Amino acid sequence: MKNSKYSAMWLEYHKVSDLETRYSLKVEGFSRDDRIITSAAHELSLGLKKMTGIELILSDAAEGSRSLTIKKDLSVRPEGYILKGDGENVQILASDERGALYGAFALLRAVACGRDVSAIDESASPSNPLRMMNHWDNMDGSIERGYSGESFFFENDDMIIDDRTRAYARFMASIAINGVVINNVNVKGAATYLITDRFFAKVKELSEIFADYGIRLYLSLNFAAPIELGGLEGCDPLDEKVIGWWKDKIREVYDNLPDFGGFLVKADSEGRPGPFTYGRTQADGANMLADIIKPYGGIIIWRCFVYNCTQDWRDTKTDRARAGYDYFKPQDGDYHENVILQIKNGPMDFQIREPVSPLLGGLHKTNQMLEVQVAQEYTGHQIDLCYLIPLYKEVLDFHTCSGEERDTVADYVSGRTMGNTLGGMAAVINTGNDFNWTGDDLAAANTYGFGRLAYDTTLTAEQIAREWIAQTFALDREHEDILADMLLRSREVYEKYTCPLGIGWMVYPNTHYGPSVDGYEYSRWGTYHRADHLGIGVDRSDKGTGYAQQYYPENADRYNDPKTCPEELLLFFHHIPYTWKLSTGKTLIQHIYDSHFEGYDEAEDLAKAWDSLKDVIPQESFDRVKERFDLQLDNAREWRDQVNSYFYRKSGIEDEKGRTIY
Ligand code: GCW
Repeated sequence: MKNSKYSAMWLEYHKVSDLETRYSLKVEGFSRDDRIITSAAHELSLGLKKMTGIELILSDAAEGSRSLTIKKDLSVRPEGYILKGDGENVQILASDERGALYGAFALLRAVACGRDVSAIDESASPSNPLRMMNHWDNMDGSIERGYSGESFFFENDDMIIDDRTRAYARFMASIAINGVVINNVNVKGAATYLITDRFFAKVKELSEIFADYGIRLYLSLNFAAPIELGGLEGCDPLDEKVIGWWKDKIREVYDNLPDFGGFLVKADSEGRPGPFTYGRTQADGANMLADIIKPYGGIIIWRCFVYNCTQDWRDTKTDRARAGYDYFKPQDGDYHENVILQIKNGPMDFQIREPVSPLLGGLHKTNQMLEVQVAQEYTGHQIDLCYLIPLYKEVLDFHTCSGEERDTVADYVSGRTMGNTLGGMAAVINTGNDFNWTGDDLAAANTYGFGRLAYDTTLTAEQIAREWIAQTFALDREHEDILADMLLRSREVYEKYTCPLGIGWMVYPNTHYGPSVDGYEYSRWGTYHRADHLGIGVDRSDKGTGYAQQYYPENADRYNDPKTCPEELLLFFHHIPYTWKLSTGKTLIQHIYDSHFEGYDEAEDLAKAWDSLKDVIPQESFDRVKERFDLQLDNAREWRDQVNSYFYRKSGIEDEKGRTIY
């Protein structure tokens, strides 16, 4: 059986005390039989029993005993909760069922983190209305950019629904995810048929399990479905026949899936069909579907990952980084109210460091959602340790300088700036059917962290890391410090031995793991470093491609000048001579050498730190991660030596420290 065994990740519920007391679980104002309240009650019983020995009696009757009450309180914000203890009795207050469920998980988290909850006083409500996971799972069971085994939703062009499905939903609810797209945005073959009779019954069954945990199911959609399913000649969004076909189709979808959330669409992107074929705009395509789905309460999430992937590398005028803004900005304000544009965090593609996409907040009349990648495509394949929450935090905290009082990316995507109600965050998830779900046990910190951050964007990367460690491994303070420090350093370490200063790419084509400095240099993908014997980097200033000018003036000016451009992004925006002096006084070439040597050494430190946890981490988990550190060191060594040798050979400049370069 594919899905038979799996770990409990952060819902292990390690024992923290042994109280053997009884509490009565009361439900006030909610229906006890409600599916989400039932899940909350079940989780509380399970978690409290395992962690504290407390027995929950699921009845109001148990007079005399202490109580835990899930209580409706309409003053609590939607999907929010208040936890209150008076020293004896504890209450979870919420205005809706999701809030009650999140409150239950928050209480369990507090217990797991070693807090005394009898006098708890805590409240929270979501920063973002939509908090979604995007699976890039294919119906043959493979996962695009998956590093954790196969899909647990699909195999052999069919759907899988088993224990693991419910376990997954629990994990997602515990981090307050409220929407899941189950299939890859590249919708091909059988996946096109997810919106037909062939799969309705199973999709419904799956969505019912999700609904028990307050999660809505969404599907990625094939824009060419009218051709592939309907036999029409085209899929022009303004063609009446096409519109009629979608009307019938979407009615059929909602007849079968009344609680369906809506569609995620990748159109005109990397070979996928879309409105451009018919001379229409992205807005024409999105609005057509949005208008049809609106009466059912559905939404259209339209991705902005649109660029020319058949570029001639000789062409230095075309700049892939510009594409999103160039295509989507002109229609700002034209997108209908149930359309959300989903925008990757950077203008290129989930590199270890990129500037924030100028579309985020650059659009100011359009619902928008931030897309990040938890799956470690360019960030180490869940082999190399790379805790990504600091990266997401940087993006959320970025000031767009739009002139609005609330001008950060977090402000825009949450709806705070524009006062809109549709927006939020989506992550390309890193799960698969491996025993530990995420390939690397430590990569679950990213899965967990994304959900927590999307719910509360004010949490710090460190808080999230510590919560995750406490729930997953229940370490003492000294060992928790070691692991937290490893996580928090890991992104910079990875950046140092791969491609620092914002240059990106240099990666092995197709797989995107390991170094290949020229791997994408002479390709059609618009991903160039433009290194020659004098310098390296892409001139995106007003003298180059003009990309820097897509930002609001304050940022545009800062990026435009290499002297004010943040150094970690220098090569993203400028072509810089190897002899250029950085703020540290080092030359650019010396920085490249030093960074790669340091990156490797620091990767070794991470591996050693992991070794020091041997006695406190469960053996199997320890071994799995250790194996990965061995591979990470091989990888870091290749990166170090290939990148340094490449630039030594290009520049002819010696390393000041005389280290071995090949
Ligand atoms: O860069 C690319 C990835 C593709 C992915 C695409 C996207 C799902 O390499 O695998 O396709 O991004 O985001 O659509």
